[in-house]
This record gives sequence, structure tokens and C-alpha cells, in this order.
Amino acid sequence: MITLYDLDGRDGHRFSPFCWRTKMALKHKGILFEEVAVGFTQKDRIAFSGQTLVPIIVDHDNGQRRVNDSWAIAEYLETQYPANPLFGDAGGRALARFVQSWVDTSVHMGIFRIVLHDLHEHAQPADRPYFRQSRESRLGGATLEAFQADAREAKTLAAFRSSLEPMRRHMKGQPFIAGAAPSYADHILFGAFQWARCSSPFPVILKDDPVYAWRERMLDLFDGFARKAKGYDY
Ligand SMILES: N[C@@H](CCC(=O)N[C@@H](CS)C(=O)NCC(=O)O)C(=O)O
Repeated sequence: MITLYDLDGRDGHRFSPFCWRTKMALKHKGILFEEVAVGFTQKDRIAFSGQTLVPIIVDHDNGQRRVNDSWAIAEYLETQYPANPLFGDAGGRALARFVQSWVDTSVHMGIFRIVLHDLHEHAQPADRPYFRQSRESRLGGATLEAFQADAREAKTLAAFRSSLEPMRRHMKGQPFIAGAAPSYADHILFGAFQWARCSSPFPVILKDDPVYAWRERMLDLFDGFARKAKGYDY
């Protein structure tokens, strides 16, 4: 049994993209886990990990081992629980690493802008001043509202959707990033779309997009585990 520390939004919305990577990895491995939801400002509750971010796991079947950072967690799970591989071989791990670099930079930045104010509205009320202050200072002083509105302008939105073109082309030959079955690379990208889906009714991708069809396949995995999460259908 594993305990996962996840980010707590309002009314059961759990939108952290990095925690989604870990949740999908745990389901992929078939490992039982319980979730502990922690608000943005409840840093005291995760102080035991020696840092301030989620996801964090505690593995009760392995000496209460604690691991933080979604990539470190994926590697830990792969080593400790080799069944149902997340990466496959060294090439699969390298592919996942590349996908992570692409998602952490390009895809996250695009989605972040589009749902920024909705994220604020889906944070716990007590966490909203922290969220606003930390994100607005990261954005050089622009308000969340102004930044989100700008990202939803037709031109900016089209630029985001065209940034997904590598994935769109890749999907022509296969249903998942590494081939016939989902792998950790898929969970990384999927986390970004769950971030949007669990925090915003705004459709970041459209139904006629092959990326949408891939996201549907991901939502169906593990008996619709991610589809059941509190969010918005589009
Ligand atoms: N590189 C880390 C990033 C983790 C991260 O940024 N977590 C966010 C949630 S999505 C967080 O804990 N934010 C708390 C805060 O902003 O104070 C990973 O892959 O796990």
C-alpha cells in the first residue's frame, strides 16, 4: 500500500498535472494507494518530505520509503515494482524523458495560460491569495484574469493548438506514444490535459483533433479512472 500526497482543490477537484502522472503510474502498475489531499499553503503537512511540492509517495510495504518528484517516483516504482513496465527498455525511458521535457516547457506553458484564472477559482478559498500572488509575480505582474483572457484569443489559442502538431502526426501510426499500449510517456502528456479538464470548462482541445481521440483512450484506461475525477466533460 502506498500513500500519495496530492494537491487539494476546492470541492474535490484534483488538478495537479504532476500528481496525475503519478496517479496514472500507480494505476498502470496496479498498486493500491490512498490519497492525502494537501492545499497549496499547507506546507506543514508535507514538511516530512524536506521540500514543498507534491506529488510525494510513502511506501508502507518498503520501510515507509518516501519519494518526491514525479519522475523520481516513476523510476522508484519501476525499480521496486517491475511488473507492468512504465518505460519498457532504456529507449522507452529516454523517450519518456524527451516527452517530459516537451510537456514541461511547451505544453504546460500553453495550458497554464489558458486555464490560469480557472485554476485560481478551483483552488481552496484559503489558498487563492497565495496562488494569485505567486503566479502573478511569476508572470511579471499581469493579472490572472488578463493573462487567461489573452490566451483565449483566437490567435493565441491557434498557436497553442498548433504546438500539439508533433503529437498529432505521431498519432497517425499508433494509438499511444510508445506504440500499441500506454506507457509513462503517455501519462506525462495526459497529466497536462487532466490539469485543464479538472480545473476548467474551457475546451483546450477539440473533438476533431487526433489528440482528443488519444485523450479519450487515456480517459478510458483503468475502468475510466481519470474520467471519474471531478472535472469538466468536453
Ligand atoms: N518537478 C516536480 C514538480 C512538482 C510541482 O510543481 N508540484 C506542484 C503541484 S502541480 C506543487 O506542489 N505546487 C505547490 C506550490 O505551488 O506551492 C514533479 O515533477 O513532481
